[in-house]
Amino acid sequence: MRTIYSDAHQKHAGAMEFVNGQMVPMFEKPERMDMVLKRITEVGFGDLQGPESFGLGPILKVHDAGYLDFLQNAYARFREHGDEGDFASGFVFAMRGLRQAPNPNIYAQFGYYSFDLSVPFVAGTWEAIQASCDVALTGRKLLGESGARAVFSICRPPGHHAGASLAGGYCYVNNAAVAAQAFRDDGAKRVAILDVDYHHGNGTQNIFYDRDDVLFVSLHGHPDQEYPYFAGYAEETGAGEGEGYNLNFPLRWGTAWEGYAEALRRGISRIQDYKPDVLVVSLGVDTYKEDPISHFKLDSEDYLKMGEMIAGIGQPTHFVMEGGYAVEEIGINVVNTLTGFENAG
Ligand code: Q9C
Ligand code: ZN
Repeated sequence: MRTIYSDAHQKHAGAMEFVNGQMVPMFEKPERMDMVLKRITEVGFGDLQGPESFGLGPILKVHDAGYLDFLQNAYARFREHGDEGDFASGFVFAMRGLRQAPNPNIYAQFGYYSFDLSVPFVAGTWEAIQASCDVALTGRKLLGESGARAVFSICRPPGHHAGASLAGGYCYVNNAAVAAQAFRDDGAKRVAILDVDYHHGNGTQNIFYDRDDVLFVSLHGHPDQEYPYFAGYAEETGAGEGEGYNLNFPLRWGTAWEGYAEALRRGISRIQDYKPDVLVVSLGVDTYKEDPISHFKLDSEDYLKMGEMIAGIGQPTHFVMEGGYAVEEIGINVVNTLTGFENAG
């Protein structure tokens, strides 16, 4: 399978995250993609290539200009502020009763443009964000041009929690949403996005919530139990013209393959009824039983079956990397999904 990868993600590294009063090394770290790449090379799976540069144009189709300006300049503004340390993070949020607009202070901007504490900036973060999106856009372009059944974009940082003007959950630019929009702009009439990351893709849902030209289907930890807590309920079905084009499958902690596969069958059936011209898969493997921040029970072999079921949709498929934090097995689980897809039909 044609696979797009850039080393630039390595520059987004060295940051910590806040867990119950302590700073711990970020779960979302460069070694994750090293392991994906290692597995791809070991089994001779991917036909690797680097990304092309697409500039800001395709990103601005999905994200606000003010937000992009923040992403590009957050680290420089942090340095200008003069604080100690090598990574910048927000700590106050523009919630109810507070002013809903940022002043030029970097911490006001963090509070307006992010919804949690897991989107730090180091010196190379913007470069990694842009390369990650270029990896998605290059995969998008290749799938369109090559007539291949599938392409894999090794995106890092991930994207599905990022909204039009909101970062969170390790996500800054929504790579899958930017790719889906690019498919539309290149002539696809209907695009389906299937999000199998353990966490609800709240950013992707928000971006396309009132549209019927992009169907969003997500399987994830139930928001009563799981991050991001404020999105992912089955009642969220879309709005306006988008009513009926958003489908959530919230699943309880402890869900194993059988329960997962049942929801996946129903999600796939909705996608088939929709008759998309192309499918974008937000591929997170944090549904794995040993994932350190998640509570599903999928085993490595289950990803083979998942890939096979996705292939059954029968549309050109763009796999976009999202989460997965069990570093030892992330490569196996990702490549199993892609192998299951390739071996089907
Ligand atoms: N103590 C993705 O998988 N917070 N994002 C976890 C753990 C953030 C996950 C807290 C989880 C975000 C792309
Ligand atoms: Zn996730």
